[in-house]
Amino acid sequence: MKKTVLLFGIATLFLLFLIPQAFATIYELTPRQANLFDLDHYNYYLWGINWKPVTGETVKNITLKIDDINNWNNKKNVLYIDLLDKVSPGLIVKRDTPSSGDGVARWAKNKHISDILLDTYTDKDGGPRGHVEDYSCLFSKSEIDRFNLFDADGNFGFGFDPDCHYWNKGVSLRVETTNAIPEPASVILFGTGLFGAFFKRRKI
Ligand SMILES: [Ca+2]
Ligand SMILES: [Ca+2]
Ligand SMILES: [Ca+2]
Ligand SMILES: [Ca+2]
Repeated sequence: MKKTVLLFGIATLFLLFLIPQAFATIYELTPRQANLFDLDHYNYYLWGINWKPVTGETVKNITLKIDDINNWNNKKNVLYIDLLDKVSPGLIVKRDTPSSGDGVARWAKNKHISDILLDTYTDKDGGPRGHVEDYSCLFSKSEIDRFNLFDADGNFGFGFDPDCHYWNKGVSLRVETTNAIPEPASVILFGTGLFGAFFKRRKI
């Protein structure tokens, strides 16, 4: 009986190696000035990124995060966040008039660059006594499709137009991919029972 169980166990292990597994990799990208200069209302900010998944990887989840965000005062405010098809890699800061709508969308339109408004954020309790929040935007299926289109050439970007002034501790982009074909290193880790997701961090 024990022998049968043992054989079954060995056979299962072999099958696990034979059936293609989904191997996850998590990429975390951050801008060089992580807090985007505390998102001043007189500006908008473009974060251009040269990055694409390794061949064979499929993008499963994308999350854009802003750590510890809080508006500088308790007045009306809105932060526009756009996904852009094409932005020179790095950070670009441009002037705009506060309360004049989404400056990033206007910039993209003038440059004939495709963009989508991903989200807007409004802080309901700004000022020194306001709560500090962790903002997070999980891409929908259609937003991931759009991301894949924009990133087909390996370049995309985000635009942030703060129409007010947001203190924060840093923006980051988390992209989770799966790959049906394991890297040799994954197989070794899997064999030793240490298998898990891979983390790769990069400042852009
Ligand atoms: Ca602005
Ligand atoms: Ca592009
Ligand atoms: Ca504006
Ligand atoms: Ca707040």
